[in-house]
Amino acid sequence: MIPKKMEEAINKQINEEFYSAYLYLAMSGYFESVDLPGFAHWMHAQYLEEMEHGMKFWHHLVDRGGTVKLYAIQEPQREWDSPLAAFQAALEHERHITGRIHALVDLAEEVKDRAAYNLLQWYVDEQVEEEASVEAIIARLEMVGGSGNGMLMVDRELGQRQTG
Ligand code: OFO
Repeated sequence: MIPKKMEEAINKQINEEFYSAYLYLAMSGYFESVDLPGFAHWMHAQYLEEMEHGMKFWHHLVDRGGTVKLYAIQEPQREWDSPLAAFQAALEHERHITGRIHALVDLAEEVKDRAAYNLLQWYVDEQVEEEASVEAIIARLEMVGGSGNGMLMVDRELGQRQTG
């Protein structure tokens, strides 16, 4: 049986993960609207990953006899000033998520929940990867500085992201 405090904190994190999915789906729509299909594809893949993150926590609660609570998902922003601004917002969001995951690790230690602690190690590693991949794209965007050719090149690269 999962400790109540942990159950509640994971329920809140499920909401954070589904909000992340919503945010990246909104970004995907924004990129479609400015004719950058490769960027839109990358963000759509990110949306699918966030749904998986949410579901991984969902299964953990169900497997341990916990009660799943699906809270209302906040409406995400719809537009950004530029592709760079959208990716900067994504990085800021991922840093926030990293903070939430680390707080969950602290809680798992506090309540001595080994199972949650083990599950959370996967998320700790995943956050390192997520922040690094968004940072790399920001660096590319800063390098091309919004030039037409450069943006098309980055769009082509992002369009090659594999899903699943
Ligand atoms: Fe983007 O890692 Fe989950 O939220």
